[in-house]
Amino acid sequence: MKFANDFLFGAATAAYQVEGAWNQDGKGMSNWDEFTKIPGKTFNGTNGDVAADHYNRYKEDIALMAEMGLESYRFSISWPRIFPNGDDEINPKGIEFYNNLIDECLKHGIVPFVTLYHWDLPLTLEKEGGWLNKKTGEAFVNYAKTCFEAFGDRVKNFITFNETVVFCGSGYLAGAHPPGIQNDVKKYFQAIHNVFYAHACAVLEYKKLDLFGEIGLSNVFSPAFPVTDGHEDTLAAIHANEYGTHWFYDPILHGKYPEYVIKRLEKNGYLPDWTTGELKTLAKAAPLNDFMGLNYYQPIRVEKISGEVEKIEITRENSTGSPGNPSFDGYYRSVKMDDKRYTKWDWEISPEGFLEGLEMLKDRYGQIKLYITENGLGDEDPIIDGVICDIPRIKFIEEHLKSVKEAVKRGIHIKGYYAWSAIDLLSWLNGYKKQYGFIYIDHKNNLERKKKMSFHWYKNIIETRGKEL
Ligand code: BGP
Repeated sequence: MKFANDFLFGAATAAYQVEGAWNQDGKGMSNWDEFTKIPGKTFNGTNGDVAADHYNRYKEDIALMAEMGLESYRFSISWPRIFPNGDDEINPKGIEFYNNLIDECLKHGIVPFVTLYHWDLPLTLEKEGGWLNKKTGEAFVNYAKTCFEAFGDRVKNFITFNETVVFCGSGYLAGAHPPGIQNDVKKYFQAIHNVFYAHACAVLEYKKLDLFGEIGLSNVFSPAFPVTDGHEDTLAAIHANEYGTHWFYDPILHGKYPEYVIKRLEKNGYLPDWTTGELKTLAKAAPLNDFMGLNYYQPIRVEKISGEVEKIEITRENSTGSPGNPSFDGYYRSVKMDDKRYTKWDWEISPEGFLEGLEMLKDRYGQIKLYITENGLGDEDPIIDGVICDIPRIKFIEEHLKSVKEAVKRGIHIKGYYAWSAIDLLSWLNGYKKQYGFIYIDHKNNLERKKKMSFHWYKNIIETRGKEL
């Protein structure tokens, strides 16, 4: 079987991780520009000041993507490049850059797939309370509308937010992302709701403009599975899916939050402050959502915790996605299993979990249109005789694309696959050490670009529409 001609083979990046040019051409400071300069907050003090310098070298990068045969490029817009202070004056140079980037994609026949918020919040807004302040949501809608009006004639796919669970979880529970707050469950749920309300408002604004494009949101997709088929662990998986998946997908696709979680939040005093009007807006926007983006890296294996929860000190290291931590409410813990495969960063490699998870989504949400907006392997790629031998990445993507193929065969409505990442870039918590790209960036040699083995492999997959998988 081949993938259909309208299935998009793509790859993704995000502004802060790839652009650099942090203070060039009138860009304002973002929360990340500040956070990464605080000693001890990032891996070896790395930051995105220069990153891959994509801002200045986008033409070269897009040409390489075109050579790879990429059909679509998912990138994010840096909000503080468009609105340096978050909300008032527009920076024309910011608009110009994204116009150029979009036009360059189109020149090469690459479909631009645009994320509006991939975590770099204008610093002024962060200082005024960030996602806890409802004004940030209003500013977001204004920024989103500005982007729809400026780019919506050529961009036909907009993602409002990337991975709400990650930036809110890391920002308000683990303290590993800005604003660096730890263990504040109430704030965590409040921030999530404010984001989802902003998403719903942005969807309604987009639809008013009649731009004949599509809008959605990208969520992490980490289906939870019990470590044993015992009753307790099964309950743990149900609980983990309610909090980790349904809480994030239901408000977008069903227009309301799941009762299971609401009841518990009410009991513990964690229910967000929301108004009836906001909840109605979620319900109104849900049917207008055109697609859901899934970022899949790994499933989560869970076991129920009985008795006292062990207290673990939250550090940057133990919040980088490896198993072994209890859930914030002490109900379950994630487990590293002997019979599973793991990456160097202890992320489970499970194309089977991907497929099973997709079936779970279909059962709950029906035939929604899906894009796999991220999937890939973080690794340290060996260079042998000048060749960047990222064979484990090829294997990883091949296995996951096979799952996508099988899912499509079973009638799951997946319309595209975006590998993370198009080129090597900054890993939020692992600096430049953890590589994901098809294109290597030589940090010792003026950021020179080199094609990895996976570059050639992906090119062939695209050309043959996955027939050989
Ligand atoms: C996702 C983010 C990406 C990217 C990826 C890999 O959660 O959307 O921006 O960073 O994870 O993560 P990491 O770099 O931590 O390995």
